[in-house]
Amino acid sequence: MTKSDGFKLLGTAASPFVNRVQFVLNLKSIEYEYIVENLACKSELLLTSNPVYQKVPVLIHANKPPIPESLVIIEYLDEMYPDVHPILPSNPLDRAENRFWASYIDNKFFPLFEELRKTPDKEEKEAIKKQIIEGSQLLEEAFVKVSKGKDYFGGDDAGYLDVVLGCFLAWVKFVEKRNEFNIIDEVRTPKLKKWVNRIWSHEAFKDVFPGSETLMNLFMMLQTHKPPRKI
Ligand SMILES: N[C@@H](CCC(=O)N[C@@H](CS)C(=O)NCC(=O)O)C(=O)O
Repeated sequence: MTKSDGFKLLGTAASPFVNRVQFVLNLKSIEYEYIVENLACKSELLLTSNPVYQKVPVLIHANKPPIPESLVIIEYLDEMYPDVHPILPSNPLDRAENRFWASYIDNKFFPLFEELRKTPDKEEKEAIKKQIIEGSQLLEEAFVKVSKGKDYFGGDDAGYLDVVLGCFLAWVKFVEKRNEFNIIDEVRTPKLKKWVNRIWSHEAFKDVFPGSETLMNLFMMLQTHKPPRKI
């Protein structure tokens, strides 16, 4: 780690949105203090630093105002440290395309996982699984276009979309196993399948991914405990 600028990150281990920020902090070799948040009993620090959403992650940079929302945080870090492992492309059109797919992932693709968890009905579950598979095929096409034939969405190394989608891979695996279907596989999404292996073993990511026990604990908490706000 090279920089120590007084960063504090409020988070929980099983949160992909928190992992997303950790990926970027690691890519940019930024030291930070990790403050574990209990979402079942939120701290005063979380409630005052993210009063609008009351969610993790929140990044606190020295004595500046806290920054909530994972995408806002990672773009802030990219703007603050443009010379160390830039994650967004320099071309405005490429940047727009990256942001478009990030919005698709956060607002359309990943929410389907939550819908699948909440739906007790078998037929509805099958319909949601189909939508998730269709979504993964769209993401395969996005990968082909954005990566321009290279190993990552970001080109030769991990960039913005590698972080934005990569943070969900532990959950993808968990959901695949629990619901007995493949979201990313050799036949329908061959390029993404190879990309997944690269992300799992990437130096900046591999130690951040939560284990299956951590995911199961959060999953059980969500099933039994109604969070004060929508997760
Ligand atoms: N759009 C937010 C989503 C963050 C989010 O959903 N965080 C969850 C943990 S995975 C949370 O803090 N939930 C607490 C709650 O809903 O009360 C981001 O990108 O940071």
